Amino acid sequence: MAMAGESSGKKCGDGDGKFAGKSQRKVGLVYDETMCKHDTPDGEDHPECPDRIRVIWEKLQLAGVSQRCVVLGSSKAEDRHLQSVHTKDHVDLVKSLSTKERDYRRHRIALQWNSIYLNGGSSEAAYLAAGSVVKVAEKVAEGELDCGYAIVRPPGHHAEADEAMGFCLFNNIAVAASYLLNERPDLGVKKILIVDWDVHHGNGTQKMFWEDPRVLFFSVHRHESGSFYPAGDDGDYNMVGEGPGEGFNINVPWDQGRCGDADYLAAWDHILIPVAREFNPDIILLSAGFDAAIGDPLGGCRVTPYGYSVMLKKLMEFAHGKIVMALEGGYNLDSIAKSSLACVQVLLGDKQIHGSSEEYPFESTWRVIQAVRKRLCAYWPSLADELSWKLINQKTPTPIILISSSDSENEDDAHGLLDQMSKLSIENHQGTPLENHQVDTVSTSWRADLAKVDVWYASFGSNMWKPRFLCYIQGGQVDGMKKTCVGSMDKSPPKDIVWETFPHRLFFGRESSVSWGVGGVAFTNPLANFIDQTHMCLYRITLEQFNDVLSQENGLNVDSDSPVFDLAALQLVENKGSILEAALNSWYGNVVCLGKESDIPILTMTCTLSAVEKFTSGEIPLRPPAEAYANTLIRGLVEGGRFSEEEAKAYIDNAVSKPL
Ligand code: Q9C
Ligand code: ZN
Repeated sequence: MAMAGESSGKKCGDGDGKFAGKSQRKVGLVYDETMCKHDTPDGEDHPECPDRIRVIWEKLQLAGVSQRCVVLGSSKAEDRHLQSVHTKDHVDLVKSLSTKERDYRRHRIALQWNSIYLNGGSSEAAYLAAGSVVKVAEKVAEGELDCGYAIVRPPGHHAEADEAMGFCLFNNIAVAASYLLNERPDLGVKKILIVDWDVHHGNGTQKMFWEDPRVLFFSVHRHESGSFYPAGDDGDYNMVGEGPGEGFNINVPWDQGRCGDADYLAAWDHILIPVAREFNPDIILLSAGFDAAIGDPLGGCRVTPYGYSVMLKKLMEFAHGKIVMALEGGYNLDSIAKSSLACVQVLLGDKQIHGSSEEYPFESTWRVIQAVRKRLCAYWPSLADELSWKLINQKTPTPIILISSSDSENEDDAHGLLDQMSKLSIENHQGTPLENHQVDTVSTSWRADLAKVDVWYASFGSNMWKPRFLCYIQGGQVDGMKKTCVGSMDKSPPKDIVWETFPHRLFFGRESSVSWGVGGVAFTNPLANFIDQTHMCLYRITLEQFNDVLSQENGLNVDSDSPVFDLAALQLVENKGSILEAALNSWYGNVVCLGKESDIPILTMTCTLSAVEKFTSGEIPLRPPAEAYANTLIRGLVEGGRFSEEEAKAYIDNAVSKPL
């Protein structure tokens, strides 16, 4: 496809072999130095400066990336296209700026607007910015390009129908969206998703498509109760659109600064991506401000180039990858250049750059995401489910417990438990930063990672008897067991076995268990106290093996493609120490960290705190252990050298007879 009259970068085929059989994606770029002529009238410094687009362009050239793109010349927007979203008065006024002979006249106009400067180059730049976005959008919609990036200024998303504001004269993205929908029915674009990741709310775009269900507008921005620019309620999550457009406007209003990759990706994973899947856009227009980037002087957020690349990559799954990026804000020259480069590399389909973020979303982030989901779930059913406790507690600064299982069976509601646990695994897989940031790694790799980490599994029930515990590692069946264990995928024996005493209460409850017959099974109170003691046998095993023990105890397959208890979970229980209601409806809803031994975390599995309350109140019966079960415990304590047989019996009797 010839780009007549346009400089065309070298079209890179499949030279590097990375895209076997497929040629590289055709990425359009617009850059035009003319847009640098828009500047402050007296040469004062201003964050929205001409160098912004220059540094981006230079970065793409230096990285050898622009050479692999189709470089398009800019073009001027047509008045009638501008007038499909702006008033004629506004278009005429912006046009007239160039004919004003003196800056003071322009200055008078600029003063009527909020956060606008004007000079002799402003009008032409505004026309070129809007026209260039239209041009790239047209070529992407036609299929002449796969996607593109219009490196334009002035930015556009604050500009309203009859008003320039926030450094924006024309609403470039809105003009392009309206052009596709209203001027080019031949291109078949019926649904447009506009994603606005500029740190400021895209108030102009929101208003222009407020009642239009053909345009789904999504904006994530600092809001802070309406105190952040552009101040007011427009960016609130309650602003969902009206009339036929109701539900087609989605605001994610951050309640604080400092948001980073984890926060943005959480909004992606739990709002934007599921909605995009339902909406199924024909094309995506991206208001790509880079003022949420780390280092931005106005934004105060911390998104990295890597974060932007992951957000963009996730959007490429939709609309056959038809994405049109248009620069909006972004005021740290280095940040916007690097972020832009990372994005163009994603557009080109390059291998994902490396990066990671150990951080979790802020608590305020989860609050906002939950509020948005709740407000919009009537329109987007995929938002209806409550986020899992595991996910949103990742940042909770209080003690925590995770997942479930125990030292024994989960007879009642076994299926409920299994369902929930498999859901947790799935959510965990999609939702934790650890996984998010390994975009191209597959889930099967979890075993290798977890095999590198050792933990102490602290048993207080039948697993204190080593032969019984080894069934979970090596497979098999010993006295009193009704079925054979498959064992762990890694059948190496524990690296070490030690005994320790913990200041927790041991008790027995439940009516009966399948494995051991009539009578209770052992629990230890997740809360410590200074009177009671539980003797535990600690097995040093890998975190991979620990997962397999968990799975077997819960009747789950050990060949799951995601761990039940992953590194993030381990980090949580390690750092936060102990307890949180696991909210799992199972006998053994907690993995509790009891401390460390040789610098290795000690993990046990017991019931939730709410279950303890039910035992205490009598809602769940306390019961002496089944005989076979008690004998297994005693055997474990004796053969482990912890107690004589009499002492072991006395220890069990004491736990049985003392009231909770
Ligand atoms: N107290 C864009 O990023 N700040 N515009 C004005 C007045 C204006 C940002 C502060 C920020 C506008 C496209
Ligand atoms: Zn901005």
